[in-house]
Amino acid sequence: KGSSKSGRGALIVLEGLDRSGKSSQCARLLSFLEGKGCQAEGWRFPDRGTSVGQMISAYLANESQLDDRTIHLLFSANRWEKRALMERKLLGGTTLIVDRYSYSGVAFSAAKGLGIEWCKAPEVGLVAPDLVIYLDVQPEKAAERGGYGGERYERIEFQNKVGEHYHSLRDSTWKVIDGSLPMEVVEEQLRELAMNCIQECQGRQLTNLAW
Ligand code: Z5A
Ligand code: MG
Repeated sequence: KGSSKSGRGALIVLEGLDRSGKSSQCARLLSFLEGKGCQAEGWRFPDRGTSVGQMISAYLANESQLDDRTIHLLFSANRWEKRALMERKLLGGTTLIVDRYSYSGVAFSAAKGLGIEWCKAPEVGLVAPDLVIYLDVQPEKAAERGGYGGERYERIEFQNKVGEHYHSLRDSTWKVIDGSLPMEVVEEQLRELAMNCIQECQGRQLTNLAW
């Protein structure tokens, strides 16, 4: 693969409700990009591999109880502990396909009733994505898919609230794909958005989340 001839990599984030297809699509997009000879890596948050990530993982599996603000800050800390590496990779020409990011952090905690501004504050200064792709699926539809209901938060009323908060976070970097379409159709739309983004971001500086 070698190093990229010019410019930095793109920070591409996939967001969406539980079971909207983020992880499946991240994997498909990554193999497509690799097949094109593009320098790319797949990342995900929470990153359960760090010590902070293990605390989050235990919480999500209902093996530990944490105050809402405490878990919010742990999710954020889990992104902060990866920030320097993220920046280095991007500047080194690697495109990162990231499964959930700060938007999940804000939408889920706000859905529990925490103030939106309070939720955004610890995210300020993380690397801003070049593109956020929101896989739009109704919670009822998502619930019909495999594996639903195992972890915390996987209840339809809660997912509806999360969806409303996601909606309020949309800005110019967001593109929405109808995630209820067949996987291959979603995949095709995603490829096009990602390829455009990778080209267009070459000339642009990395910026920080500024909310
Ligand atoms: N959380 C938070 O509170 N704060 C934060 O800052 C962050 C996260 C980062 C765990 O996340 C929880 O953490 C999450 C938010 C919260 N809430 N919960 N619970 P996670 O990313 O580890 O969650 P996950 O359980 O690994 O993934 P997911 O988001 O629930 O699913 P997904 O990745 O979007 O979907 P998938 O695994 O790709 O697909 C699900 C199933 O649907 C699977 O059987 C697929 O084959 C099927 N599928 C996918 N696409 C389609 C289409 N198009 N048609 C039909 N079937 C499909
Ligand atoms: Mg997933």
